Amino acid sequence: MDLIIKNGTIITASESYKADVAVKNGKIVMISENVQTEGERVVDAAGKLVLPGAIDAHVHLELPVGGTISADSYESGTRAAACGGTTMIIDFATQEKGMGLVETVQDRLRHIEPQACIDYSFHVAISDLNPEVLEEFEASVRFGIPSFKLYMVYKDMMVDDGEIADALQRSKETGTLIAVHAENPYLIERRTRRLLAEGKTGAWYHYESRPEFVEVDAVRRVVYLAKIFGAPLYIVHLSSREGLDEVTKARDEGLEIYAETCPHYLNLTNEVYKREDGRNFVCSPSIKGEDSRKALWEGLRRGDISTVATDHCPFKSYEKDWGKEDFTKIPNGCMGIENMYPYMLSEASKGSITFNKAVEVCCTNVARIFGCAPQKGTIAVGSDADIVIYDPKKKFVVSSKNMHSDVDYTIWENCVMTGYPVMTFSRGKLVYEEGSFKGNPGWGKFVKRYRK
Ligand code: DUC
Ligand code: ZN
Ligand code: ZN
Repeated sequence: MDLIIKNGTIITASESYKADVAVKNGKIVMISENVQTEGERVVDAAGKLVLPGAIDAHVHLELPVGGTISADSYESGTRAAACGGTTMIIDFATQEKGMGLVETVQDRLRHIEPQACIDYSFHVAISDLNPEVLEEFEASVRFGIPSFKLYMVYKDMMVDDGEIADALQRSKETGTLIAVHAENPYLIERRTRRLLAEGKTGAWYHYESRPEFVEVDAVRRVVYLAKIFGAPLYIVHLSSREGLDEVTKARDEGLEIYAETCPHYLNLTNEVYKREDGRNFVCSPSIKGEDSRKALWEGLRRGDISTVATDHCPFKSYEKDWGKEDFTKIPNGCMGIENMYPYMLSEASKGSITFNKAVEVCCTNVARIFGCAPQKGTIAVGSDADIVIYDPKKKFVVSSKNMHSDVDYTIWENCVMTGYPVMTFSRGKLVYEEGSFKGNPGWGKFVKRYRK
């Protein structure tokens, strides 16, 4: 065997049990109470948890936006991910107008291939939903990309309700999944114009420009369209109680609607925008009030929120400073790629959710919904050996100094984690150990995904 992990407690979405894990050629080949064979590397995981690596299904690495580019490259982003126990990312390949879907992914593959420290895939973010693109859904499926993102906001990217309807209908025909950024752009635009005219330019007004109802209206509309066309739907970065209520109602009716939320919506409230460094928290959707924060936790526990992902899209301090005098000039996006799994597991250590639930929403559901289960997202014989050894007793205080991304600050500064990953394996290869990155760029592979 290449690797044997002994004496640990294995956690899956449905079970917790003591067993040894044996790994050969990147795959889990044996799980048993006492693995007796020899191993090239033997890890004693007594007192530790043995978890699947997380899959972060929402990241924006090297994303060109607003005259700049998000601060983590494919190398630094995947390095940071590995150090936080994430072993696969699904990034966004943004379609330029006139470009095909597969061509868009192929272009991003050329960028990521030499850099990736962990495995990866893409959703295509569609900006030009013409008939050829709708036709191309099938070719994209054959290429291993069965999920597409539509933005209801952002001038150069946004689609209208007619286009959303077409995409949902086509996704139903092709077994693909439409993911939607749900906010109402017209409400945002008018509110923003009025706020600026009144001289209200601080970071707090970012929240005021896109409060709860801006999301709720869009969620309601897109859920209704999904219902009309009988298509599955994935709502990215859900941030509000009322938005969640819409999802819950639809799920109660039996619709295949999935909601994702992000760690910053679970951990923070809109009070952060009143801070001196409020601009660092500017992302869209905005971070909402305490009532929404609590509701999102309830939604996770109930199962109406299916996944947690980061929307990792950081910008450096000097870029965030562009909006010191005008919140509309702050590049939108926060970091979290190294913090998501430790945070969710820390909340499990503290009893907010079970460890099984943390694995379900960070790993197993993600793999199932996006079509890479059971290769990814669980600890099982035949699955990739993407494994995290987790010490539930280790205390860890987050600081930009102990993070591994290329950003000069973190919105997670001083956050105390109860428990922390001590080792991450990507297909059996050690990529992180006790504070240090051990992997290398170019190791990560493209994971083809299939939803049917
Ligand atoms: N929201 C952000 O804050 N950043 C990137 C894209 C998005 O939708
Ligand atoms: Zn978004
Ligand atoms: Zn995003």
